[in-house]
Amino acid sequence: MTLRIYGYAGSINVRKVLWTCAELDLSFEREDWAGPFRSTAEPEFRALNPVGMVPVLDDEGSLIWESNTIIRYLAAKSGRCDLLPLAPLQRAHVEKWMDWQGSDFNNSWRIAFQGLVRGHPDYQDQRIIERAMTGFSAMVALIDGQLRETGAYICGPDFSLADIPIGLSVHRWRSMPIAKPHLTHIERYYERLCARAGFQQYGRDGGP
Ligand SMILES: N[C@@H](CCC(=O)N[C@@H](CS)C(=O)NCC(=O)O)C(=O)O
Repeated sequence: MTLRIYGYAGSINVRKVLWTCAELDLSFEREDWAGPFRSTAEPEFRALNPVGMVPVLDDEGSLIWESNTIIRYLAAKSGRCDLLPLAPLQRAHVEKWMDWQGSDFNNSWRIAFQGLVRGHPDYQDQRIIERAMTGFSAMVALIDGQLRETGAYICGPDFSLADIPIGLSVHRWRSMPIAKPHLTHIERYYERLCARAGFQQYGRDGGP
């Protein structure tokens, strides 16, 4: 049975799942929810995810929410230990970047993104936006340092599942309409990601 994904394609968290499906060669159907589409406050959606967030995955009637949990599930189910290692230590190295992205890194841009990109009226204080961008850029600089060490991807020479959330966040940072430092290793990383079909299709601000 085809996987069903609930959530609009412009959402960075939905795009994690779409890009992962492309990496794993999984077909899916998708329904638009949240953002400019149907509200996740609707009882129909709350029955899928009580916390009211997209994405939600329906795999043959089993419902899974939380984007990083969904992509871990899909990689594990597909037996892709090249993306999500079985060995506990190697796996922890992949998961630590995913967890950090989902918690600290993801939250660092929220105010700046809402203010500068979404034009949200509650986030128009320029000093607060600039402070948020400084925090966001500091975290991207930290990733630049990690990429200098690994020479290629966030966990080492090979692409891993962690590059999906981290890569999407790097794309978000690059596309923020505000002055940013030039970070050499980030730029090389971005070029590597752009060579991947899944990133071309879903990584850069949505897709079908
Ligand atoms: N921790 C959640 C965060 C999901 C999240 O923030 N989703 C946003 C879209 S990116 C959402 O559903 N917002 C509710 C809305 O737009 O109504 C995850 O990683 O799945």
